[in-house]
Amino acid sequence: LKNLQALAADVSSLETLDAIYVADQGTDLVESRDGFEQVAKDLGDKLHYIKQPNLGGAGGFTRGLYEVAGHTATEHANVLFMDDDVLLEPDLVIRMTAFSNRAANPIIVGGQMLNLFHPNQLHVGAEYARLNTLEPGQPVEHSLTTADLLGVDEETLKPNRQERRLDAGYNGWWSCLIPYEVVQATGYPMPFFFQWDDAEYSYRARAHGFPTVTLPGAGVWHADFHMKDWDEWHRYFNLRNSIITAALHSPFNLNLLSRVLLAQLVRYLLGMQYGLSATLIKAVEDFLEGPEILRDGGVEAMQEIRRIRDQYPETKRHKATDVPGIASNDIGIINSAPPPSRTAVVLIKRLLDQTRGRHRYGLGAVPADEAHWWHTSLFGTVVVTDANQDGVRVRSYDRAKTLDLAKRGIRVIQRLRKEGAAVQERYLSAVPELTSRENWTRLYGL
Ligand SMILES: [Mn+2]
Repeated sequence: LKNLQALAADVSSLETLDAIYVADQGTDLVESRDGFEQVAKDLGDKLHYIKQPNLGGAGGFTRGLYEVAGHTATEHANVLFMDDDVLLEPDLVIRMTAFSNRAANPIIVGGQMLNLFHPNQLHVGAEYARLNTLEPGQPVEHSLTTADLLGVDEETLKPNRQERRLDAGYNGWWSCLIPYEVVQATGYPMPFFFQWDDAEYSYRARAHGFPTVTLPGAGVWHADFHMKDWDEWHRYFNLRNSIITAALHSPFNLNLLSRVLLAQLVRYLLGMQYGLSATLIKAVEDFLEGPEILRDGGVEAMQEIRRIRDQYPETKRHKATDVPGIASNDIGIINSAPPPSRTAVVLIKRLLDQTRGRHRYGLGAVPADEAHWWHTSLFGTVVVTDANQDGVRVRSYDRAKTLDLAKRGIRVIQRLRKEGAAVQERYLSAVPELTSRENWTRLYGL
């Protein structure tokens, strides 16, 4: 609603836009809010308000592309994706559109992300993903990252400005302009529900000859990523979709990928994050199901992962002052040692200590920033603050769960090594169908 109001109040930005599509999903609708009626009146014919089933961010963003393609006979349109939870500076619309219109060939133009809680901070100048090892968010060489845009560079004493032209691997869809020509050649986004839909799309477009530019001087404010906790049900989509993206756009070296997943699983188990371990196992299992898992756009997977995680008490958030069974004056903060220099040695030592039931600390509290596996694994029970500082979670060592999840995890990762190449082929051949207009028509129930 605030973003619509910002656009309605800025005549020059509004003149740049032929149409504004709002894809409203779920049960908490924007039209139910005070002020919607007024802004709808202000925007007039430009506003197209659409209600649709909840297909996650992927379904919301894609609806804009879908509508533009359906409503215009023209070959060209700049479609600007915008997150619903950003603070919008309407000038962005003018800058991104102008840049796109000056490009000799169609390119994806991304807006930058500024940290909402640190408004002078740029999240990253341009980023890419290491696909085979499932690592998004890598700053491109020479890119500013978590930079104070009002400050100066400590070495050169020059203002923190990005003057180099950098080649982004992808741009997040907090704001991102996709010319319709790109869609004609590349297809629609993958029905991923959410997470990695943006990265996958840029890598697919790149394979069709369309690069992605992250444009300095155009940006939106979005909640700082370091305030998001890793151990959430989203992690299922993050992990599953990253593996699919790796299958589509990386060499998909399965030995390397298996090592990455095993390293993650061991750390989650050591850190007594059993729900997170189960989340990882489910993500790999569902990847191995093949492209049929994307058939309903993720609706069932979302319900299923929440059911699974519900069985693990350490996934539940409590108020810091109201932890069941533990009085807050009973727990002291125990700080973490620095990262171990010999990772493998410490990892094995922690595993042995845990299986023998030896804990250096019976109970303690750990801040979010220090909740590393080498630290939390020293506790019998540890109260860990969430990254968003909204509450805490209680992790307790459980031998039976550790063994069960380790067994299941190793089994599914072995399956991935054996079956991964064949499953990759299935995803590759399913892309045209999954990213077709017909598939999205079906998903939207049209
Ligand atoms: Mn967002």
